[in-house]
Amino acid sequence: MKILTAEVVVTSPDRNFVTLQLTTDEGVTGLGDATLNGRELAVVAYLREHVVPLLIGRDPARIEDTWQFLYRSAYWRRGPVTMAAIAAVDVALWDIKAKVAGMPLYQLLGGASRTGLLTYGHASGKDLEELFDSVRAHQAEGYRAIRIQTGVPGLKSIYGIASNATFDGNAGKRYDHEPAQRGALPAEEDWDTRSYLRHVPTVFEAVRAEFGPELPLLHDGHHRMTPIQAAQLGKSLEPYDLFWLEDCTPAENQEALRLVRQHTTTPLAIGEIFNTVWDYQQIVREQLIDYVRSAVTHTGGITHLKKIVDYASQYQIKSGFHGPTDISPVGMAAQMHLGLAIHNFGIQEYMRHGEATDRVFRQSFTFVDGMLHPGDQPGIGVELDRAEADRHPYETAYLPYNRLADGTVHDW
Ligand code: EZ4
Ligand code: CO
Repeated sequence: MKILTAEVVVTSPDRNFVTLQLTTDEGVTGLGDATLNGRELAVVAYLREHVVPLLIGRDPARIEDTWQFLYRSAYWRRGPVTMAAIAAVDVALWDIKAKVAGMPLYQLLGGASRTGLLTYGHASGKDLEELFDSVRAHQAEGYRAIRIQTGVPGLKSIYGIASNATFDGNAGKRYDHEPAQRGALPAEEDWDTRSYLRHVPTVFEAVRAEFGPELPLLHDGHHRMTPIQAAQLGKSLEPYDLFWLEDCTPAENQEALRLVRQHTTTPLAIGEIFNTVWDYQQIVREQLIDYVRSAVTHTGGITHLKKIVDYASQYQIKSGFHGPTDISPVGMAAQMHLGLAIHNFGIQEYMRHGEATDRVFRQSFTFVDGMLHPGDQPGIGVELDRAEADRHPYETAYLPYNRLADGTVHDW
Protein backbone atom coordinates (compact mmCIF):
# COMPACT_ATOMS: atom_id res chain seq x y z
CA MET A 1 0.00 0.00 0.00
CA LYS A 2 0.98 3.60 -0.56
CA ILE A 3 -0.26 6.90 0.80
CA LEU A 4 -2.15 8.53 -2.06
CA THR A 5 -3.42 11.76 -0.49
CA ALA A 6 -2.91 13.69 2.73
CA GLU A 7 -5.41 16.41 3.50
CA VAL A 8 -5.30 18.93 6.34
CA VAL A 9 -8.85 19.81 7.40
CA VAL A 10 -9.51 22.87 9.57
CA THR A 11 -12.97 23.08 11.10
CA SER A 12 -14.54 25.08 13.92
CA PRO A 13 -17.81 23.47 15.01
CA ASP A 14 -17.70 24.52 18.69
CA ARG A 15 -14.00 25.39 18.61
CA ASN A 16 -11.11 25.01 16.16
CA PHE A 17 -9.79 21.57 15.24
CA VAL A 18 -7.00 20.56 12.87
CA THR A 19 -7.32 17.06 11.41
CA LEU A 20 -5.04 15.16 9.05
CA GLN A 21 -6.77 12.67 6.78
CA LEU A 22 -4.59 10.15 4.93
CA THR A 23 -5.96 7.99 2.12
CA THR A 24 -4.14 5.01 0.66
CA ASP A 25 -4.16 3.74 -2.93
CA GLU A 26 -6.46 0.96 -1.68
CA GLY A 27 -8.96 3.50 -0.37
CA VAL A 28 -8.24 3.05 3.35
CA THR A 29 -8.42 6.31 5.32
CA GLY A 30 -6.77 7.28 8.59
CA LEU A 31 -7.32 10.31 10.83
CA GLY A 32 -4.92 12.18 13.10
CA ASP A 33 -5.48 15.18 15.42
CA ALA A 34 -3.09 18.16 15.14
CA THR A 35 -5.03 20.73 17.18
CA LEU A 36 -2.82 23.19 19.09
CA ASN A 37 -5.18 25.51 20.94
CA GLY A 38 -4.69 29.18 19.98
CA ARG A 39 -1.85 28.38 17.53
CA GLU A 40 -3.74 26.06 15.17
CA LEU A 41 -2.65 27.58 11.86
CA ALA A 42 1.06 27.13 12.63
CA VAL A 43 0.53 23.36 12.65
CA VAL A 44 -1.62 23.59 9.51
CA ALA A 45 1.25 25.29 7.67
CA TYR A 46 3.84 22.87 9.08
CA LEU A 47 1.78 19.93 7.83
CA ARG A 48 0.67 21.36 4.49
CA GLU A 49 3.98 22.90 3.48
CA HIS A 50 6.54 20.53 4.96
CA VAL A 51 4.99 17.15 5.86
CA VAL A 52 2.25 16.33 3.35
CA PRO A 53 4.66 16.41 0.35
CA LEU A 54 6.93 13.90 2.17
CA LEU A 55 4.10 11.47 2.86
CA ILE A 56 2.79 10.92 -0.66
CA GLY A 57 3.90 7.53 -1.97
CA ARG A 58 5.17 6.27 1.43
CA ASP A 59 4.24 2.85 2.82
CA PRO A 60 1.61 3.50 5.54
CA ALA A 61 2.61 0.30 7.36
CA ARG A 62 6.00 1.77 8.36
CA ILE A 63 4.87 3.73 11.43
CA GLU A 64 8.08 3.77 13.49
CA ASP A 65 10.17 4.55 10.42
CA THR A 66 7.89 7.44 9.43
CA TRP A 67 8.01 8.80 12.99
CA GLN A 68 11.83 8.73 13.07
CA PHE A 69 12.02 10.17 9.56
CA LEU A 70 9.78 13.15 10.38
CA TYR A 71 11.48 13.75 13.74
CA ARG A 72 15.10 13.42 12.66
CA SER A 73 15.03 14.66 9.08
CA ALA A 74 13.64 18.05 10.16
CA TYR A 75 16.87 18.63 12.12
CA TRP A 76 14.87 21.08 14.35
CA ARG A 77 13.61 18.81 17.08
CA ARG A 78 10.81 18.85 19.64
CA GLY A 79 8.42 21.74 20.26
CA PRO A 80 4.61 21.76 20.25
CA VAL A 81 4.15 22.57 16.55
CA THR A 82 6.50 19.84 15.31
CA MET A 83 5.24 17.25 17.77
CA ALA A 84 1.54 17.94 17.04
CA ALA A 85 2.24 17.56 13.32
CA ILE A 86 4.11 14.27 13.85
CA ALA A 87 1.34 13.09 16.21
CA ALA A 88 -1.30 13.59 13.52
CA VAL A 89 0.66 11.50 11.01
CA ASP A 90 1.38 8.82 13.61
CA VAL A 91 -2.25 8.43 14.74
CA ALA A 92 -3.50 8.38 11.13
CA LEU A 93 -1.04 5.58 10.34
CA TRP A 94 -2.12 3.56 13.40
CA ASP A 95 -5.75 4.10 12.34
CA ILE A 96 -4.95 2.71 8.87
CA LYS A 97 -2.98 -0.24 10.26
CA ALA A 98 -5.78 -1.22 12.63
CA LYS A 99 -8.42 -0.87 9.90
CA VAL A 100 -6.35 -3.08 7.59
CA ALA A 101 -6.02 -5.63 10.41
CA GLY A 102 -9.79 -5.41 10.98
CA MET A 103 -9.25 -4.67 14.67
CA PRO A 104 -9.82 -1.83 17.11
CA LEU A 105 -6.46 -0.14 17.68
CA TYR A 106 -6.16 -1.28 21.31
CA GLN A 107 -5.82 -4.87 20.05
CA LEU A 108 -2.65 -3.95 18.16
CA LEU A 109 -1.29 -2.24 21.29
CA GLY A 110 -1.49 -5.47 23.29
CA GLY A 111 -5.21 -5.85 23.88
CA ALA A 112 -7.41 -4.56 26.69
CA SER A 113 -5.87 -4.46 30.19
CA ARG A 114 -9.19 -3.38 31.74
CA THR A 115 -12.90 -3.18 30.97
CA GLY A 116 -13.05 0.63 30.74
CA LEU A 117 -11.29 3.87 31.62
CA LEU A 118 -12.03 5.72 34.85
CA THR A 119 -12.57 9.37 33.90
CA TYR A 120 -12.79 12.68 35.67
CA GLY A 121 -14.88 15.68 34.72
CA HIS A 122 -14.57 19.40 35.45
CA ALA A 123 -16.86 20.83 38.11
CA SER A 124 -16.58 24.55 38.66
CA GLY A 125 -18.41 27.54 40.09
CA LYS A 126 -17.71 31.09 41.03
CA ASP A 127 -18.87 30.28 44.57
CA LEU A 128 -19.58 27.15 46.63
CA GLU A 129 -23.26 26.99 45.72
CA GLU A 130 -22.54 26.98 42.00
CA LEU A 131 -19.68 24.53 42.51
CA PHE A 132 -21.84 22.04 44.46
CA ASP A 133 -24.51 22.19 41.72
CA SER A 134 -21.83 21.48 39.15
CA VAL A 135 -20.45 18.52 41.18
CA ARG A 136 -23.98 17.08 41.44
CA ALA A 137 -24.57 17.58 37.71
CA HIS A 138 -21.36 15.67 36.96
CA GLN A 139 -22.33 12.86 39.32
CA ALA A 140 -25.72 12.67 37.59
CA GLU A 141 -23.90 12.24 34.26
CA GLY A 142 -22.04 9.28 35.77
CA TYR A 143 -18.66 10.82 36.63
CA ARG A 144 -16.93 9.03 39.52
CA ALA A 145 -14.01 11.46 39.87
CA ILE A 146 -14.25 15.24 39.74
CA ARG A 147 -11.91 18.17 39.26
CA ILE A 148 -12.72 21.16 41.48
CA GLN A 149 -12.05 24.77 40.40
CA THR A 150 -13.67 27.85 41.93
CA GLY A 151 -13.56 31.60 41.84
CA VAL A 152 -11.28 33.37 44.30
CA PRO A 153 -12.70 36.34 46.26
CA GLY A 154 -11.36 39.59 44.84
CA LEU A 155 -10.48 38.13 41.40
CA LYS A 156 -12.97 38.70 38.60
CA SER A 157 -12.04 36.06 36.10
CA ILE A 158 -9.83 33.02 36.60
CA TYR A 159 -8.95 29.72 34.94
CA GLY A 160 -11.35 26.82 34.98
CA ILE A 161 -14.66 28.52 35.85
CA ALA A 162 -17.36 27.67 33.35
CA SER A 163 -19.64 30.67 33.47
CA ASN A 164 -17.35 33.59 32.77
CA ALA A 165 -17.48 33.59 28.97
CA THR A 166 -17.94 37.26 28.26
CA PHE A 167 -15.79 37.71 25.23
CA ASP A 168 -17.02 38.45 21.69
CA GLY A 169 -18.38 35.34 20.00
CA ASN A 170 -19.09 33.52 23.25
CA ALA A 171 -20.79 36.34 25.14
CA GLY A 172 -23.67 35.18 27.28
CA LYS A 173 -23.12 31.43 26.74
CA ARG A 174 -22.17 29.07 29.54
CA TYR A 175 -18.95 27.93 27.97
CA ASP A 176 -18.24 24.91 30.06
CA HIS A 177 -15.57 23.32 28.07
CA GLU A 178 -13.02 25.72 26.71
CA PRO A 179 -10.84 28.55 28.03
CA ALA A 180 -10.03 29.86 24.51
CA GLN A 181 -12.45 32.59 23.54
CA ARG A 182 -13.32 33.47 19.96
CA GLY A 183 -12.21 36.96 19.01
CA ALA A 184 -9.31 38.93 17.62
CA LEU A 185 -7.39 39.31 20.89
CA PRO A 186 -6.77 37.16 23.96
CA ALA A 187 -8.94 37.89 27.00
CA GLU A 188 -7.19 39.27 30.06
CA GLU A 189 -7.70 37.56 33.41
CA ASP A 190 -6.44 38.60 36.82
CA TRP A 191 -4.44 36.73 39.39
CA ASP A 192 -3.23 36.88 42.98
CA THR A 193 -1.44 33.81 44.34
CA ARG A 194 -1.76 34.70 48.05
CA SER A 195 -5.59 35.04 47.78
CA TYR A 196 -5.69 31.75 45.89
CA LEU A 197 -3.55 29.90 48.44
CA ARG A 198 -5.78 31.14 51.27
CA HIS A 199 -9.02 30.27 49.49
CA VAL A 200 -8.49 26.84 47.91
CA PRO A 201 -8.19 24.78 51.15
CA THR A 202 -11.49 26.25 52.39
CA VAL A 203 -13.15 25.08 49.18
CA PHE A 204 -11.86 21.51 49.55
CA GLU A 205 -12.90 21.45 53.19
CA ALA A 206 -16.44 22.42 52.15
CA VAL A 207 -16.53 19.91 49.29
CA ARG A 208 -15.40 17.06 51.55
CA ALA A 209 -17.99 18.07 54.16
CA GLU A 210 -20.73 18.04 51.51
CA PHE A 211 -19.73 15.02 49.39
CA GLY A 212 -17.89 12.78 51.86
CA PRO A 213 -14.47 11.11 51.89
CA GLU A 214 -14.89 8.63 48.98
CA LEU A 215 -15.21 10.84 45.90
CA PRO A 216 -11.84 11.22 44.12
CA LEU A 217 -11.14 14.98 43.81
CA LEU A 218 -8.58 16.69 41.59
CA HIS A 219 -7.37 20.27 41.19
CA ASP A 220 -5.40 22.15 38.52
CA GLY A 221 -2.95 24.85 39.70
CA HIS A 222 -2.30 25.76 36.04
CA HIS A 223 1.42 26.60 36.35
CA ARG A 224 0.91 29.64 38.60
CA MET A 225 2.91 28.95 41.74
CA THR A 226 6.56 29.15 42.72
CA PRO A 227 8.01 25.93 44.19
CA ILE A 228 7.60 27.08 47.78
CA GLN A 229 4.02 28.23 47.15
CA ALA A 230 3.25 24.89 45.51
CA ALA A 231 4.71 23.10 48.54
CA GLN A 232 2.49 25.20 50.78
CA LEU A 233 -0.64 24.36 48.76
CA GLY A 234 0.16 20.64 48.60
CA LYS A 235 0.57 20.61 52.36
CA SER A 236 -2.59 22.58 53.08
CA LEU A 237 -4.62 20.22 50.85
CA GLU A 238 -3.35 17.01 52.48
CA PRO A 239 -6.36 16.67 54.86
CA TYR A 240 -8.69 16.53 51.81
CA ASP A 241 -6.97 13.55 50.17
CA LEU A 242 -6.64 14.77 46.56
CA PHE A 243 -6.32 12.26 43.72
CA TRP A 244 -3.84 14.79 42.32
CA LEU A 245 -2.70 18.39 42.26
CA GLU A 246 -1.92 19.31 38.65
CA ASP A 247 0.67 21.72 37.20
CA CYS A 248 1.57 23.21 40.57
CA THR A 249 4.60 25.00 39.07
CA PRO A 250 5.64 25.90 35.50
CA ALA A 251 7.50 22.62 35.24
CA GLU A 252 10.02 23.41 32.55
CA ASN A 253 12.19 23.82 35.64
CA GLN A 254 12.07 20.15 36.56
CA GLU A 255 14.34 20.52 39.61
CA ALA A 256 11.69 22.74 41.21
CA LEU A 257 9.59 19.65 41.87
CA ARG A 258 12.21 18.31 44.30
CA LEU A 259 11.35 21.06 46.74
CA VAL A 260 7.60 20.48 46.36
CA ARG A 261 8.06 16.74 46.93
CA GLN A 262 10.06 17.25 50.12
CA HIS A 263 7.13 19.06 51.66
CA THR A 264 3.96 17.28 50.62
CA THR A 265 2.37 13.87 50.09
CA THR A 266 -0.34 15.32 47.81
CA PRO A 267 0.11 13.40 44.51
CA LEU A 268 1.37 15.50 41.61
CA ALA A 269 0.40 15.42 37.92
CA ILE A 270 2.36 17.24 35.24
CA GLY A 271 2.93 17.30 31.50
CA GLU A 272 0.03 18.65 29.44
CA ILE A 273 2.34 21.18 27.77
CA PHE A 274 5.31 18.82 27.47
CA ASN A 275 5.89 17.20 24.11
CA THR A 276 8.65 14.58 24.36
CA VAL A 277 10.00 11.86 26.62
CA TRP A 278 13.02 14.11 27.25
CA ASP A 279 10.77 16.63 29.03
CA TYR A 280 10.02 13.83 31.49
CA GLN A 281 13.55 12.51 31.92
CA GLN A 282 14.35 14.01 35.30
CA ILE A 283 10.90 14.16 36.87
CA VAL A 284 10.29 10.48 36.13
CA ARG A 285 13.77 9.23 37.07
CA GLU A 286 13.67 11.16 40.36
CA GLN A 287 10.03 10.17 40.94
CA LEU A 288 8.95 13.79 41.28
CA ILE A 289 5.48 13.19 39.79
CA ASP A 290 2.76 10.55 40.10
CA TYR A 291 0.86 11.02 36.82
CA VAL A 292 1.88 11.79 33.23
CA ARG A 293 -0.47 14.44 31.80
CA SER A 294 0.54 14.37 28.13
CA ALA A 295 -1.98 13.90 25.34
CA VAL A 296 -1.38 11.75 22.25
CA THR A 297 -2.04 14.91 20.20
CA HIS A 298 0.76 17.00 21.70
CA THR A 299 3.36 14.32 22.29
CA GLY A 300 4.14 12.78 18.91
CA GLY A 301 1.22 10.37 18.78
CA ILE A 302 0.70 6.81 20.02
CA THR A 303 4.27 5.80 19.15
CA HIS A 304 5.93 8.40 21.35
CA LEU A 305 3.43 8.60 24.22
CA LYS A 306 3.66 4.79 24.57
CA LYS A 307 7.40 5.21 25.13
CA ILE A 308 6.76 7.85 27.80
CA VAL A 309 4.25 5.74 29.74
CA ASP A 310 6.46 2.64 29.45
CA TYR A 311 9.37 4.64 30.90
CA ALA A 312 7.09 5.98 33.66
CA SER A 313 5.86 2.46 34.48
CA GLN A 314 9.28 1.54 35.87
CA TYR A 315 8.64 4.04 38.65
CA GLN A 316 4.96 3.19 39.34
CA ILE A 317 3.99 6.46 37.64
CA LYS A 318 0.63 6.24 35.87
CA SER A 319 -1.15 7.89 32.98
CA GLY A 320 -3.55 10.81 33.34
CA PHE A 321 -3.80 11.86 29.70
CA HIS A 322 -4.88 15.43 28.97
CA GLY A 323 -8.47 15.41 27.73
CA PRO A 324 -9.91 18.94 27.46
CA THR A 325 -12.09 19.73 24.44
CA ASP A 326 -9.07 21.02 22.52
CA ILE A 327 -8.04 17.38 22.13
CA SER A 328 -10.34 16.54 19.19
CA PRO A 329 -12.53 13.43 19.11
CA VAL A 330 -9.74 11.89 16.99
CA GLY A 331 -7.08 12.58 19.63
CA MET A 332 -9.40 11.42 22.42
CA ALA A 333 -10.18 8.17 20.62
CA ALA A 334 -6.49 7.48 20.03
CA GLN A 335 -5.61 7.92 23.69
CA MET A 336 -8.61 5.85 24.82
CA HIS A 337 -7.13 2.93 22.85
CA LEU A 338 -3.72 3.52 24.42
CA GLY A 339 -5.21 3.87 27.92
CA LEU A 340 -7.17 0.63 27.54
CA ALA A 341 -4.04 -1.29 26.52
CA ILE A 342 -1.30 -0.09 28.88
CA HIS A 343 -0.83 -1.57 32.35
CA ASN A 344 -0.05 1.71 34.13
CA PHE A 345 -3.30 3.51 33.27
CA GLY A 346 -4.34 5.95 36.01
CA ILE A 347 -7.31 8.10 34.97
CA GLN A 348 -8.57 9.83 31.81
CA GLU A 349 -9.70 13.47 31.77
CA TYR A 350 -12.91 13.77 29.79
CA MET A 351 -14.89 16.89 28.87
CA ARG A 352 -17.76 16.36 26.51
CA HIS A 353 -17.42 17.95 23.08
CA GLY A 354 -20.28 20.09 21.78
CA GLU A 355 -23.09 18.77 19.61
CA ALA A 356 -21.77 20.43 16.45
CA THR A 357 -18.39 18.73 17.06
CA ASP A 358 -20.13 15.37 17.40
CA ARG A 359 -21.76 15.94 14.00
CA VAL A 360 -18.38 16.63 12.34
CA PHE A 361 -16.66 13.64 13.98
CA ARG A 362 -18.68 10.38 13.99
CA GLN A 363 -17.47 8.52 17.06
CA SER A 364 -17.92 5.03 18.45
CA PHE A 365 -16.77 5.40 22.06
CA THR A 366 -19.09 4.80 25.01
CA PHE A 367 -19.32 6.63 28.36
CA VAL A 368 -21.22 4.53 30.89
CA ASP A 369 -21.18 4.98 34.69
CA GLY A 370 -18.18 7.27 34.47
CA MET A 371 -16.15 4.82 32.39
CA LEU A 372 -14.99 5.43 28.81
CA HIS A 373 -14.42 2.71 26.22
CA PRO A 374 -13.19 3.39 22.68
CA GLY A 375 -15.53 0.82 21.09
CA ASP A 376 -14.71 -2.07 18.77
CA GLN A 377 -14.78 -0.52 15.30
CA PRO A 378 -11.67 -1.33 13.26
CA GLY A 379 -9.12 1.50 13.64
CA ILE A 380 -9.59 4.28 16.18
CA GLY A 381 -13.34 4.36 15.55
CA VAL A 382 -13.76 7.94 14.30
CA GLU A 383 -14.84 9.13 10.84
CA LEU A 384 -14.82 12.71 9.60
CA ASP A 385 -17.92 14.13 7.89
CA ARG A 386 -16.28 16.47 5.37
CA ALA A 387 -19.50 18.29 4.42
CA GLU A 388 -20.21 19.04 8.10
CA ALA A 389 -16.59 20.06 8.67
CA ASP A 390 -16.69 22.50 5.74
CA ARG A 391 -19.79 24.14 7.21
CA HIS A 392 -17.64 25.48 10.09
CA PRO A 393 -14.66 27.54 8.86
CA TYR A 394 -11.77 28.48 11.18
CA GLU A 395 -12.45 31.28 13.67
CA THR A 396 -9.66 33.14 15.43
CA ALA A 397 -9.60 32.21 19.12
CA TYR A 398 -6.94 32.67 21.77
CA LEU A 399 -6.31 31.34 25.23
CA PRO A 400 -6.50 34.11 27.87
CA TYR A 401 -3.53 35.49 29.76
CA ASN A 402 -3.05 36.81 33.29
CA ARG A 403 -2.03 40.11 34.87
CA LEU A 404 -1.33 40.76 38.54
CA ALA A 405 -2.90 43.79 40.29
CA ASP A 406 0.11 45.97 39.38
CA GLY A 407 -0.14 45.02 35.71
CA THR A 408 2.65 42.42 35.58
CA VAL A 409 2.00 39.56 33.14
CA HIS A 410 1.77 36.28 35.10
CA ASP A 411 1.73 32.62 34.07
CA TRP A 412 -1.69 31.55 32.83
O1 EZ4 B 1 -5.84 24.99 29.87
O2 EZ4 B 1 -6.42 22.60 27.31
O3 EZ4 B 1 -6.15 20.37 32.54
N1 EZ4 B 1 -6.57 21.01 31.64
C1 EZ4 B 1 -6.12 22.20 31.24
C2 EZ4 B 1 -6.74 22.77 30.01
C3 EZ4 B 1 -5.82 23.73 29.27
C4 EZ4 B 1 -6.27 23.87 27.85
C5 EZ4 B 1 -5.30 24.68 27.04
O4 EZ4 B 1 -5.59 24.56 25.69
O5 EZ4 B 1 -5.26 22.76 31.89
O6 EZ4 B 1 -7.97 23.38 30.31
CO1 CO C 1 -4.34 21.31 33.18
